[in-house]
Amino acid sequence: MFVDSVDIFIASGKGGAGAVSFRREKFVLQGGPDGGDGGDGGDVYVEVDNNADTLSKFRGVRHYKAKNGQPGASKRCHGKRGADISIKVPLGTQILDFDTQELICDMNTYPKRTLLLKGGKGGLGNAHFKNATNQAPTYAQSGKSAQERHIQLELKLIADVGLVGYPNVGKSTLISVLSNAKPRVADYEFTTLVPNLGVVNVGDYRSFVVADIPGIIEGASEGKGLGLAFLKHIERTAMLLLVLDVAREQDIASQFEHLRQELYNFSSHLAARPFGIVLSKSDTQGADSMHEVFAHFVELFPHFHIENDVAIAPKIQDNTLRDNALPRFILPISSATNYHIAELKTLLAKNL
Ligand SMILES: Nc1nc2c(ncn2[C@@H]2O[C@H](COP(=O)(O)OP(=O)(O)OP(=O)(O)O)[C@@H](O)[C@H]2O)c(=O)[nH]1
Ligand SMILES: [Mg+2]
Repeated sequence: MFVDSVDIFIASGKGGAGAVSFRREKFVLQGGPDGGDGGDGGDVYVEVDNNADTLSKFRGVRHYKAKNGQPGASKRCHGKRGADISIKVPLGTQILDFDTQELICDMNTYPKRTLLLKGGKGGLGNAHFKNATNQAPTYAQSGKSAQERHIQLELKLIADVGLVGYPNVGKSTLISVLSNAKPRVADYEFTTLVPNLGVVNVGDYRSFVVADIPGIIEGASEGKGLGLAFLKHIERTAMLLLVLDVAREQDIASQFEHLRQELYNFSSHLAARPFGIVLSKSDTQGADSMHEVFAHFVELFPHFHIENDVAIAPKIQDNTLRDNALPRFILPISSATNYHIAELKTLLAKNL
């Protein structure tokens, strides 16, 4: 089961108490203080686990506690340090304070291990407190108390390109031909219920990651369909790829408009992200009619450079000043016949 948000309670270990003890041996009449120190309590860490891809295991167990330090003992014996614990989370998990929603750390690289709570320090035994005026201290420190925190884990996948489109437009099929991913594909809406990631290789050395998320529909921002909860998984992408389906009853211009609106309703940041457009399932149209559909759609974007049914955004003099309300490119594709799939890979790689 895919779980991308949970809250848990964590606690470090308490420090062990220092000991009060005096040396007692045959022939030694007044042995001095020899109470050992308590051990430190264990720390709590969080760590990226490359084999995990959901937070589901945290639904069962909600309390995580490191071990307490052991108390000190006589003969200056130190108490054992409490064992640390490490909470293993998938790459892309953000750790937030549950109450304030303050970001504590972002587990966005591998490998990564971060201290969340320090264990309490062990107390000093009475051996430490002997001095000129007090040769027999009966005092030892108690261990420092543990720390606790209620935290929230939020998984936000890390990908370079996020696919956005209505349900059943061929997003999963596209990721399966672009990348190594093998998601479920079927001819009904909401086949994809959880996000999929795929690695796309470009040439021998370059690769990037594409995320396929469940389809969004009109009113998704008000919670219709699967809602927009999954859009958070593409919040961190460098680029979006809008998948418009030419075989769908709703025409592609209206699909485009509504998707942009839903994106904007979710987050103006996401709506401002650079994006490309593919017209999917082009094989369902005759070549002439497909050409016409494409040409008609591209009229919405004046000054695009068109060659072999691929439209590229006009170069703006200052390359840094790009208008993100316009797509970087538009092209018809077919995952069934592989039409324009290689071109799409190249265009994505170029724009990342
Ligand atoms: N003819 C044709 N059919 C396609 C193409 N791509 C996908 N399909 C079909 O379209 C249907 C939906 O494909 P999916 O890849 O599951 O679509 P999706 O966008 O992931 O759908 P959801 O996960 O439900 O949002 C399947 O029956 C596919 O076989 C294509 O290029 N040409
Ligand atoms: Mg799908």
